[in-house]
Amino acid sequence: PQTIHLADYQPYPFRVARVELTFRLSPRATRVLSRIAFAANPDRPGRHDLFLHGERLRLLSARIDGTPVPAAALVVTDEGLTVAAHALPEGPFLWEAEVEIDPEGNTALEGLYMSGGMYCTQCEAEGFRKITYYPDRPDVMAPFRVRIESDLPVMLSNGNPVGAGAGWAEWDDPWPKPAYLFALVAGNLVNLPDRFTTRSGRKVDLNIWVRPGDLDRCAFAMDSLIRSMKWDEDTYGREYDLDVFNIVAVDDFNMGAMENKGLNIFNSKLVLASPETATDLDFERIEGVIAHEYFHNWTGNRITCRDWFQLCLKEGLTVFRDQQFTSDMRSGPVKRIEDVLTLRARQFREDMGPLAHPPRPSSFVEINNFYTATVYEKGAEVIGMLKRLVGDDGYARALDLYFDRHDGDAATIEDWLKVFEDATGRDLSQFRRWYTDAGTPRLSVAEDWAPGDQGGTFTLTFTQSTPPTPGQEVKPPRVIPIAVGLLNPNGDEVVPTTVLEMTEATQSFRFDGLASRPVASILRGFSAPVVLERSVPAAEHAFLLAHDTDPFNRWEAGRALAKDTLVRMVAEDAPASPDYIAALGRLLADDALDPAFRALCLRLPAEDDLAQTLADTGRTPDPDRIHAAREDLARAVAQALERPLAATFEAMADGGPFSPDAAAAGRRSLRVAALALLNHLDGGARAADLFDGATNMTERAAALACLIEAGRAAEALAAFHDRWRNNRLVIDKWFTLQVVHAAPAHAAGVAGQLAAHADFDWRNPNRARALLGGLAANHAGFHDASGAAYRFYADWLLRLDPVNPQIAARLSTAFETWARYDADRRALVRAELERIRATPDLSRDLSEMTARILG
Ligand code: BAL
Ligand code: ZN
Repeated sequence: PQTIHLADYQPYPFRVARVELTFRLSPRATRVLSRIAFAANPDRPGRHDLFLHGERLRLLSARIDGTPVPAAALVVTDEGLTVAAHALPEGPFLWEAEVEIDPEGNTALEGLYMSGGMYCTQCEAEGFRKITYYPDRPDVMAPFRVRIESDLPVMLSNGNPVGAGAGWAEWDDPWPKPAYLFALVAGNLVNLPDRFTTRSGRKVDLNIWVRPGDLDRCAFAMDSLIRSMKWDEDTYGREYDLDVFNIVAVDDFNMGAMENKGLNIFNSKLVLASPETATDLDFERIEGVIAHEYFHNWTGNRITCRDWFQLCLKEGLTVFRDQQFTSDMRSGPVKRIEDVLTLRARQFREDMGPLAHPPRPSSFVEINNFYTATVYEKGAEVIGMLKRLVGDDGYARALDLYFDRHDGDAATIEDWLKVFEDATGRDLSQFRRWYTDAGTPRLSVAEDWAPGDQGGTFTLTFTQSTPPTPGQEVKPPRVIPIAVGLLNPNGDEVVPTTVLEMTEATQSFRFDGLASRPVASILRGFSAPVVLERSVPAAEHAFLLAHDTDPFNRWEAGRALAKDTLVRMVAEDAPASPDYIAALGRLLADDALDPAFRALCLRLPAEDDLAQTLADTGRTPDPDRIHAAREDLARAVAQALERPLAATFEAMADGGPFSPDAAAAGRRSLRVAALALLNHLDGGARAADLFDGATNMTERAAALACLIEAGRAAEALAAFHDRWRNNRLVIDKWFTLQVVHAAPAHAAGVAGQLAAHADFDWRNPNRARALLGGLAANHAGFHDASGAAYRFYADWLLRLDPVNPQIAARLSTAFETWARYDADRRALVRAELERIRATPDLSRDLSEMTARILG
């Protein structure tokens, strides 16, 4: 397959003035008629052939200005068609074509496909070329008018409705957009309606469209949408710009959701929620993703990307915006800790392995393989750093300028940085490396204290270095904003949070006039996505855990203690640290602390995180020992803190009616965190009671997980399945819980049994992810020394690949950490990857991934 390079970018030779599409829907033979008005693009002078992307299309007719295109001037391949320049008029011309496509046969879920009898589309990144011939690239923007013909009751497309009658509906989207934002939905749907009035008085009809049985689970998503629309006006001054905003929930969807102009299409798991069926985490995700897709209307749609290398221009910024929104709706500190947990678990893992790439890559084979944690989550971190460096006012000025200057544009990272330079007067040439260089910088720090008559001087000397990543051996120093605060030994803060700007490989920062040697709180709020390498006595972590005014670093201090003790338990057979457990006990008893924060402190570091830490420090992680140590630590914590944990479990019980808000969710999270620890002592007794009595899915699912771990879940699993057999999203949880919480030696066996279950509808992406993603998340189970899980997993990747390559490729990242492990495990993984690579007709998606993972 061909590698595409950023350096080869050239503007498209033509502009598109207008697109008119007619769809005659039929499951196996939909007809798509297109009328596209082209004109020369002055940015690309000269005469050019007309190339239109197109895949899996049956071309029925093609005309230019009403005359059939002569066969001699037309070349059609698997990737598109070309009309020779000599057959094109000199001035503007009208292209008309008719193609036939097969939505029902489209199992890859890209382009126009069917889900549960409903027609729907997914065009980002390159799905539109499976709908009709078109310049399917984000820098070609045009207004679209769409006519849909079918006997289905609901027919939706982008923009505003402009007419409907028996068997047809028409939509007009006045805002020029790239084809990846095109959407069409038709089906037997019902809607939850609402209304939003923008601050300038535009009345917007809002609808959430679902299948008839799902209408009672849409209220939270609608509420989230209305809050998002208001927040974007209040915070960024951004108003909605059409008369309608439609959201559709679809069961078969490769992504989480899609920001098509005026017609967002969502994976149903990110829309549908009720207390009985959705966990608090589901509610929080729904709120965040509804916001994310809505915010794309400005950061993505009104201003889009010039090419797919610039994906993080819209995704990093929109993730950053949705993170800000969730912080405002919920708890800022808790959200920051959750985001850093995700960043470390997904992006650091990616950045430290064979799939490492910069937020703005410079080449790819298959763009679908670059919808990654690096583009999204690190892309957001980079914007957080920019904001820290230029300050809140500078950020606000830069964003205003960005919207003013680039509205209607297909922009680049260079445009984005220029806006910040122009708005703030800063030179961001060094900062740009965050976009172009892969890898997670390591930041080490040395401290020096010099007492003096006028007060002492405390010096922090930082050194940064970034390990090589594929294709990038040498990494020059980056600008790193390091937020630091200093505490004196009685716990008072003597220097409040200050952002140090590190630009050199090694750099010192002095703090003068201090009465006594301070304790440093470094990288407050996780001010940069780096690994802080700092060996500090446990007593100092315990001090910061007790006194730090920065909630993130307070949590971080507890996490450092937990990791220290776990690493010593694994590497030296040390017992669990009583100091860590005592510190945890003090935190648990501190009722002034947000329960959600305390719950996060009670959560032990993940096994995969420990494996990475061990590998980073030159040790070969043993998944079984890591698992055993984590279990031992949980048991030791439970034994030492049984009374306060039991009291917390009772005290956090829900009193009144269910609320999905942050306060109520925080209490439930603390309750189930206590339960998970107590489960090591009571053998599932509390979990059994809670499973029977729970009135919400957070507690019921947590109880079921505990019962599985305690080995007494058979009845509960049967009852759970029986009750929810008709709810696909809940049955997904049933699959995931069993495999995630299986004893490691049995994980592959459990997965095998579940794969044979009648409900294992593996063509449904959520179901495939529920089982396979669950197996990969069972660290010791996935890496069981027998290799059974590796084999099972590879078998399924090969089965999925011809059906849905995007999902197979995404799931293949489970293997990205293989180089960390011992020679036997490495040989087992290599054999599976080689087996995949040698399979004939592998998709571009999976073949690129296996080649990169193998290195
Ligand atoms: N643009 C793809 C889905 C999302 O990031 O919103
Ligand atoms: Zn997005």
